[in-house]
Amino acid sequence: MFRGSTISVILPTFNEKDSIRKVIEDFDHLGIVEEIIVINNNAAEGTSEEVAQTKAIEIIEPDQGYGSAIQRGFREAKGDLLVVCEPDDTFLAKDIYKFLAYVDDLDIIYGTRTTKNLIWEKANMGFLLRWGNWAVAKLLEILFNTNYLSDVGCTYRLVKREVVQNMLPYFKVKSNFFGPEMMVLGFKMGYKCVQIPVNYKERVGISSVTGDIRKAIVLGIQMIFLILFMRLDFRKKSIY
Ligand SMILES: Nc1nc2c(ncn2[C@@H]2O[C@H](COP(=O)(O)OP(=O)(O)O)[C@@H](O)[C@H]2O)c(=O)[nH]1
Ligand SMILES: [Mg+2]
Repeated sequence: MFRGSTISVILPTFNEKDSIRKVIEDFDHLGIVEEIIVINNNAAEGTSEEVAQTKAIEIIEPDQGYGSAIQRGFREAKGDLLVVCEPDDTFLAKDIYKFLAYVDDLDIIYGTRTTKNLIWEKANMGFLLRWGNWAVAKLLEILFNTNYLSDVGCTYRLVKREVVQNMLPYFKVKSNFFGPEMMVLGFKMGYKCVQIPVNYKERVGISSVTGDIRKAIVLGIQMIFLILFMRLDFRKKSIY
């Protein structure tokens, strides 16, 4: 609970068996989160057993993809404030307070992982990923004339439930570039959004998205096309 608002944390999982229990406990130990929802999206064997040892609720989402998992989490969550994170231990649960600092003023608060002094040793945020994310974020910032942006791939974010209810019918992306789709939709629908620096740590286990630099480059190019495509559709809420 934060100033009378209940908090749900949504954790999609695919390949985080060895870290998910710790991440759930980190959020639980903060003592301010009412509900932790794990969306098991055909996750690694043994994941459910790890989750069962915690207070989290596990929901099975068979439709494959990061976007599908998050949208399911948004539909299931009951809190007033919905926090999305990752169970791979790359983020700090206590950074939730940075997001909460802005909920009085804004509708959606996004994290950014490209703040140099918050990138931990061995985090997967080398030169290319850091400046690649920054460059695509600048494209987004210029094309949509937004507040300052410096990352398009950060999955740690907070959104108010009534805001996400309005956005849900318009989400189309089921895969890994759901993150920027949500950002663009938020800008197009006129919600007040800001991006704030968060810690970014070394991952436990193998990354299935940006661990491979070729995959990361392809994802970056897909994101650029998605952003341009969404910009070219001038209908306000956009069934783009
Ligand atoms: N639902 C779902 N989530 C996925 C899939 N692949 C990756 N993820 C999730 O997407 C997030 C990012 O994946 P990760 O492997 O950590 O990539 P990285 O953060 O770029 O290193 C994690 O929370 C994963 O659980 C997938 O196929 N389906
Ligand atoms: Mg990750």
